[in-house]
Amino acid sequence: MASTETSTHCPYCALQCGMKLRPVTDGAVAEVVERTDFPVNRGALCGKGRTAPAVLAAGVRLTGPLVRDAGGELAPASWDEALERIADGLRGTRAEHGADAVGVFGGGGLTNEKAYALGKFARVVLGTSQIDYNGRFCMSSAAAAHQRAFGLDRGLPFPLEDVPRTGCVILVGSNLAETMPPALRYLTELKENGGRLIVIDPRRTRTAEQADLHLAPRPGTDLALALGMLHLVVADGRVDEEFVAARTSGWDEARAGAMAHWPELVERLTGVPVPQLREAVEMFCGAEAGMVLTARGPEQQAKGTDTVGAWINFCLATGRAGRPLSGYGCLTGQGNGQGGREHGQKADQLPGYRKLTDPAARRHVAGVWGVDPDSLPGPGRSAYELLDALGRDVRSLLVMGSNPVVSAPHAGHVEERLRSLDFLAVADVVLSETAALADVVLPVTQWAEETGTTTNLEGRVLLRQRAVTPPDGVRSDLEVLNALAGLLGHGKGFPADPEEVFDELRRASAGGPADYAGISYERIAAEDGVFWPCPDEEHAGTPRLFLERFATDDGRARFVPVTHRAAAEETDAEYPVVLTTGRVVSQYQSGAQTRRVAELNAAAPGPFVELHPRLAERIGVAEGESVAVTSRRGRAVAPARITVAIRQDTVFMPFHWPGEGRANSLTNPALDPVSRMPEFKVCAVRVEAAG
Ligand SMILES: Nc1nc2c(c(=O)[nH]1)N[C@H]1C(S)=C(S)[C@@H](COP(=O)(O)OP(=O)(O)OC[C@H]3O[C@@H](n4cnc5c(=O)[nH]c(N)nc54)[C@H](O)[C@@H]3O)O[C@H]1N2
Ligand SMILES: Nc1nc2c(c(=O)[nH]1)N[C@H]1C(S)=C(S)[C@@H](COP(=O)(O)OP(=O)(O)OC[C@H]3O[C@@H](n4cnc5c(=O)[nH]c(N)nc54)[C@H](O)[C@@H]3O)O[C@H]1N2
Ligand code: SF4
Ligand SMILES: [Mo]
Repeated sequence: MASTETSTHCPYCALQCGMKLRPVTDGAVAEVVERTDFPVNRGALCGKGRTAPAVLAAGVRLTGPLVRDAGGELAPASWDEALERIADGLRGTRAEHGADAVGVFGGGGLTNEKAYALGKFARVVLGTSQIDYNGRFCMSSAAAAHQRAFGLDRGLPFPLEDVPRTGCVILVGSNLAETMPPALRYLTELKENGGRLIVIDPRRTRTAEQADLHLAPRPGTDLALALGMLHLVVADGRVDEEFVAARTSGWDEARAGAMAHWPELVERLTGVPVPQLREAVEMFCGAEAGMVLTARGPEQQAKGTDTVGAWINFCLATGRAGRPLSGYGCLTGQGNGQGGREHGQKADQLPGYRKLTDPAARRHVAGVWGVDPDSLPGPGRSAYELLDALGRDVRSLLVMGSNPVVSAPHAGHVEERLRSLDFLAVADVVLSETAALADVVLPVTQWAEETGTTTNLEGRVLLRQRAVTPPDGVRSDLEVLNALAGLLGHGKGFPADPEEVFDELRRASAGGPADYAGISYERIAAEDGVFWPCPDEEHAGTPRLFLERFATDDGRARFVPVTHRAAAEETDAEYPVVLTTGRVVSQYQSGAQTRRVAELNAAAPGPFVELHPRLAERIGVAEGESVAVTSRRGRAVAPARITVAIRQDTVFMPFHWPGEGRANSLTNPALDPVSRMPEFKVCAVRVEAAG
């Protein structure tokens, strides 16, 4: 192995920080070296990125297939045996119960190539409509709202470098300081440039501490808050009438919706005092340009799509969209959260962000795939609905890139559904809690061990390059799909070489909303990423969207009329406290990867319940003592972390751990009617000393 440094990007979040890897031989597999010339993070990395190679070390990651034996234990097996077991399992289910009884569950951490191949595998080889992925739990509400308003969904319509140059940023339900630490720099620079920062979060997070103004609404009330602010914009005569007339449609209906939300009513619903609402509006409208950025706080609600819609309405009414240094954006989450939703692992989508229900889209993609358009199944169930159908309508499942035993809402129920399957196969790097339930576990390569593209939160398509040699006994997801397709009668169409897959993806996406046709591995490497849409090789890519027109038929952004509604589950005498959930800086998602890194566990050793001193006193717990949190769906126990940084009526739990402290034992799988996003951010609970 040559001891040269290879440029790549972090395996974890959507920032996709640039880094270099230098192979080493003393136990670890590689050393992370700073890479200061990549613009997004300019060398900065968080602890997760710096320690990422530890997950690939022997003894941590899987190094050979496992098959459940006659005694019910997972035992080492050969690749041939493992793959044949999977082919038999999936074939058997299809023969007995039909193609739609076979399900596929993907992940937003998968490269574009894998996401594309997985979607094609489901539709062409398995012939099933039942494919969805964990991104449904992530940005689906923002994606739906983007589509409705702008006719196109890309997380940020501008590069992050624009953020410090705007006048005011409203950050809604994003704890960037913990979830994308190197990006905090953009907010610091904003303030250094004289810009203002408003943070909306029920907790005074490390991010909120940076704000000029922090609004702390009751979880689940963001829609009312946004409408209340729009009300004030109208009442104070701050509507940008010229922009509204020239660039939008539907204002009258949206305006009426906002006018029904009086500041006093909004204060009652959200707990945010009217003077703070006014201050926020004045701060935002007083600046020459402004951005509203949302993350999971307002999005992971059963009304997330309307909530994001309300913030888009706010941007449109104030003329803060479709102009330089202004706009609405969603901070996507997973490493390939953006690309993962563009290339066909979502239940209703075909590559290039095409709709599975659109006959022209079906014809185009079927043409690239060499199949009859009529053979492509229609849209399937959304992620939670798919998990809920396991063991009933869906009898066999292939999981690639997710750990729903920890991360799905109402996880106790999901775990039970997974256990009731006729057959479960999981491809993973490590033995996740979900893999531990499988009949067959396939050990796959990841990140530094393979080449592939991801699309970061800015819509910048990036190239991760293989930097280390994977252990013998481990194969890539593309090799797995290639082999399974072969066993299931499709010897062609599933190349294992990532660049070959990418070139096919380019053709499949050509002419679609997320057009990658002009993007090649060579270009990405030379240009440090290319922004889609990029329809041909002469096209420079599109860092900034909507400056001339929005992607709707008439080029106008669409206001969407929305009104506030309560959370799916409100507090009552029995469950008087609101639970919200989220992340800590040193663990990632279900923790499958980061819980295997000593340095990260030292920093974030386990679950906790964050609560206000008043609430702690009322239930009689001191710092570090066990708190039992009970919802209508389950119970979790974790040590108290007492802080005035949280509202008195709310408790917060991070969701990174399985077992007794699993936050998702409690969460409510109520779904947003448009995006099918579950309500991770609000449910009703009872909290007691667990003594
Ligand atoms: N360290 C770390 N970083 C990560 C991840 C990780 O697991 N760990 N995951 C990555 C992924 S996939 C994602 S999606 C992103 C998520 O990134 P973020 O959205 O920043 O993360 P969360 O902690 O889920 O939620 C953000 C904030 O929303 C607040 N919140 C809770 N309820 C509400 C509400 O009703 N309204 C409002 N306005 N705010 C509310 C929480 O208090 C929390 O501070 O992070 C990415 N980066
Ligand atoms: N309560 C609560 N629950 C939540 C959230 C919340 O805020 N609150 N957030 C939700 C959000 S935004 C998200 S994104 C989900 C994420 O939740 P999960 O989908 O569980 O995410 P990960 O833990 O990243 O799981 C990825 C799995 O795939 C494996 N893996 C990594 N790379 C590869 C690869 O290349 N190939 C294969 N085959 N496997 C790979 C990892 O080892 C890991 O086991 O959680 C959701 N759940
Ligand atoms: S911020 Fe995200 S991409 Fe950057 S090093 Fe940390 S986890 Fe990796
Ligand atoms: Mo996410």
